Amino acid sequence: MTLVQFKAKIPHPLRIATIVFLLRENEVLLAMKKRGFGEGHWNGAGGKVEPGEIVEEAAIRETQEEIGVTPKGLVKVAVLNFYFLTIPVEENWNQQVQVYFTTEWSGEPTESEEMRPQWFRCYEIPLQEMWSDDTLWLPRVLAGEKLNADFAFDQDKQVAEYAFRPFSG
Ligand code: 6OG
Repeated sequence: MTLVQFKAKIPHPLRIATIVFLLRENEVLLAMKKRGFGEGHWNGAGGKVEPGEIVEEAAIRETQEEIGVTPKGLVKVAVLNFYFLTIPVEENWNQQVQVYFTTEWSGEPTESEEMRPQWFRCYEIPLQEMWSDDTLWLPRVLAGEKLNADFAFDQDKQVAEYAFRPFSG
């Protein structure tokens, strides 16, 4: 099935999740996901938006819970739709992820039961140990672009199809 066919078949809007990347001079804070969805991958902190929350509140809460830091001045840099073509829709893997950068926060990045944070140079991010879509968008947003995109994944969780659109926030 193609991405266009799959999108037409999805019965409800995508659930929304967040990713937050802390930035300091030439470095980005990634965190190793220790359990659950995305286990074994480096990513930003983040997770699902809960009922009653606005997206930025969820981004702040998840960052506090996962790496012990309160981000300030979040800037949205990407809106990414992820579609898993071979996973039943009820499993809820399909999601829209809103990606934020921040250069301001309080607290020190600290390991939790969910994530182990570590600073990386922006040009040395461990793409081999990240979701396969990250290769296509993360270097671009780290270089200053803002993006909207769709990604479709095959049964091996590799990107099967993708499309970029101009950033609309
Ligand atoms: P919880 O289900 O643990 O939140 N996420 C993805 N991140 C990347 N880079 N690529 C993907 O491609 C992703 N799918 C989901 C969003 C899941 C966390 O994982 C991110 C959330 O931060 C498929 O609450």
